[in-house]
Amino acid sequence: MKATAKAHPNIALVKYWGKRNERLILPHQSSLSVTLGPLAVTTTVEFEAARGDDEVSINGKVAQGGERERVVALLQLVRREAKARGLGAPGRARMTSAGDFPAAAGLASSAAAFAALAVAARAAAGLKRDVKTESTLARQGSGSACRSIEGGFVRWNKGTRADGRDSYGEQLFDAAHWPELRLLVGMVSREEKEVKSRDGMRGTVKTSPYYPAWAKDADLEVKRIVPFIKRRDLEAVGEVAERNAWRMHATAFAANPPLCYLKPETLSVIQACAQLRKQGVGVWFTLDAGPNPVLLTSQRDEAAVAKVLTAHGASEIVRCHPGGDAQLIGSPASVGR
Ligand code: 2P0
Repeated sequence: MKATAKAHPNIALVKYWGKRNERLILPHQSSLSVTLGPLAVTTTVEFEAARGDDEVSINGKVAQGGERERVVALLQLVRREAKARGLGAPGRARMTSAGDFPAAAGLASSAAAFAALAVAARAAAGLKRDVKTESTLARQGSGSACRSIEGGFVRWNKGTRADGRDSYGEQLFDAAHWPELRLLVGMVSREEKEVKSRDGMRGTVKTSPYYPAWAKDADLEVKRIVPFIKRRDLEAVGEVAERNAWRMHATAFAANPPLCYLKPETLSVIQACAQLRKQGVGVWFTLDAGPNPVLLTSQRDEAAVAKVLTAHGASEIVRCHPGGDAQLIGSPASVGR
């Protein structure tokens, strides 16, 4: 009744921003991301037979409050599934989780964490691997986590059902499809953001007059970017990623109160990107709900891009490439699709 799983974070090229159902974490629009290796979160879950309070430890600290409750809620969903499948409901759980990348990078560590938790908890309960069920489960911990069950390029299909069963991540191309793609996170700020993504997107849905246009456009951009990824066209992918990031942030700027995640250094890097392109370097930016830009480039131009990031105030650069599936550690890496 014990299992360990490892999952990578992901960066969206077409972003998720806004829920139609807060409890089930169902989005207004589809989104598409690339899973980020080599960064990973590793999570162990052990179920005991006895009932009692779950023990939750994250990065060496006992989790409290909302952080703990989100984990406990997911463990409860696993118990319910195990019971429904006649495996008997497992008792209290001991869960430990640790990430190997700086939380301040602004990469959603919660995506990797809930993906690893979904895989480890189901396995510890004796359930067979099933990526669709794992993705649906991970989504209920943190929306973007549904895109970290599988590696490579993953589309989160928004779905239309009220129960969320058709809202999960689906791999379109695996990590081996585009191994020379590079994603460099430039850490221009380590400050904790004032408005968490969850609250920021809620405020945007409620108050931004641009929200309906955002959601409609993002769905179209998901469709547009797929053939560009298929033919590994960095310029076409980069252009969609940049304009989608601008549109997500524009929608957030227009909220009441306005929401701005950018810092002066963020704009400085974005402008440097445009300059680099004029010099023949293939580089485009994307930006999550935080100030640290993520630059899309190729293995060939990686060194030139890193140099410019440092020159524009990045205190650290986190270098990533397309990563693989979430995996159970210490057991055959068979993934049910
Ligand atoms: C994304 N972000 O598509 C977007 C872009 C941030 C900006 O998904 O409330 O941590 O747990 O579903 O998944 C961050 O939001 O939010 C996010 P919840 P989550 O990657």
